[in-house]
Amino acid sequence: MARTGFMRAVLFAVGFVAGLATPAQAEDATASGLKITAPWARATPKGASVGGGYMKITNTGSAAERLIGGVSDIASRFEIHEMSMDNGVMKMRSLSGGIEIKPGQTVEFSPSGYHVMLVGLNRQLMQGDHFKATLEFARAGKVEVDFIVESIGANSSGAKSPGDREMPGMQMKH
Ligand SMILES: [Cu+2]
Repeated sequence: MARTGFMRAVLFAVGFVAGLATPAQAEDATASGLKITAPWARATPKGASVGGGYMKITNTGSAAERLIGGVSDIASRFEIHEMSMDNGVMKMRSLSGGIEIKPGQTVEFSPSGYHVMLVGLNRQLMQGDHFKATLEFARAGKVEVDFIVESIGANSSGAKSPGDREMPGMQMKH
């Protein structure tokens, strides 16, 4: 019993120190009728021209909202994409009309679903970095967010061990 408690204390201390050593933490952002939770991006391989950004967007207001686009200094284009299965192959398409978020709804962006596609990266995204972006909503207008860069195989912000591999059939079409 005492030993378990001791190990817990050690693990807690290790986790605490690891947390302090992390240069940047995912930060939430709020705006009129919106909450944006833990924006993060995947690290990119050297020379990659595109990167993916993820977050959760909750509509805390009483009217439907729509994410219609955004901008970031790190890429020439900031697009909203969706991954979907097409004949057993993961494909992505650009959602030119953006994404609607109904009142009370949370839309989750993830490596296997909706995502922000940073097209024309002007630098490599390195784990631990972060970068600013401006999201644009139909009602709330511009909302500043800060994306933290997680590992290249991360599935969520703060993931300690990369749990997945790239889908072998994934096709990146831009
Ligand atoms: Cu994409």
